Amino acid sequence: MKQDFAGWRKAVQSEMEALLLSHLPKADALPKRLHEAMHYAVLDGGKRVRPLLVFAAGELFDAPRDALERSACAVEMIHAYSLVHDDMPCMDDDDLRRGKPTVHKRYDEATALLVGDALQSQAFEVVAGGGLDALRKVAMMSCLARAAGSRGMCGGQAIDLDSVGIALSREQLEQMHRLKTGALLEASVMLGAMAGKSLQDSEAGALHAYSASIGLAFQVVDDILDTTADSVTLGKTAGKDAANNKPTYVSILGLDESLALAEKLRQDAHEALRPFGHRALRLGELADLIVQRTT
Ligand code: GRG
Repeated sequence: MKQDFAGWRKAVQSEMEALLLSHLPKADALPKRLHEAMHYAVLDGGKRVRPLLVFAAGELFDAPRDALERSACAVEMIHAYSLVHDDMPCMDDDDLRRGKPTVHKRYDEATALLVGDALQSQAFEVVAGGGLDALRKVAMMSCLARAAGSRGMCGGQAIDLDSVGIALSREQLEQMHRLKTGALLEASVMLGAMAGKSLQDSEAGALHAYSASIGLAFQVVDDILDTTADSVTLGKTAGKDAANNKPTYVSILGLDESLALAEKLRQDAHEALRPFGHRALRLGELADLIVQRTT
């Protein structure tokens, strides 16, 4: 019998600790301060949504376990790097992340910069290893690189930094989030699937549609939680977007319409999975989690 969703999620989350540890340089290897700070940034924290997406998509295409584990670690390393850099004084300037002092607060700014850089490199080294054939690994690395770069996460962050105090339209806000948050969530789904097989156009199309819906839903919910939850629950500073005069779904649509939009996107995600039938159960459950989460 299939494990229930809560049990599966918990198992993946705890397994990720050991996997990330095994794919990071040892904390006591030289340069010790940098490696220790990399462990601080990556381990013991976070919902591990991106690894969960990798495993759920991989399950759909019977991907080999080692390739999924490597992909899951890689997307989480890129994600952790983005959080470390985002929290720095030159960007969002935050003191709290995952319920702990941010890396530049616990260490220093130069170390935080290097932690992000080194985690990004480490992510690609991890995908490059393992037993998949070389062509497939290059395709996966290319997918991850594009999602993380200027046409993905970094590009979205650049638009975000430029938009402080500016009245963005709903379309502009959506474009920013598709890049900033959506691109890495989509890469998580695609890496899991690509680890299993070369995708047919229809399969890739369905996964892109699913990813677009959950990517946007993730951000709409993030904006909702920023206004409705407290810092202790979130493990990061709540209410920052409004304080920084940043456009959000809640500021553009209001709370009720934002909640309705999140629910519509959840349903769209399920609709996109329809061609896969029951085999996509986990991806459907993850769409529910993304919309119904409280942190
Ligand atoms: C600095 C290149 C660069 C990019 C930063 C992702 C990002 C781009 C910044 C994070 C800022 C932020 C709060 C974005 C909103 C959505 C988001 C990515 C939230 C954090 O992700 P979760 O909720 O975090 O998955 P955990 O801690 O659970 O892993």
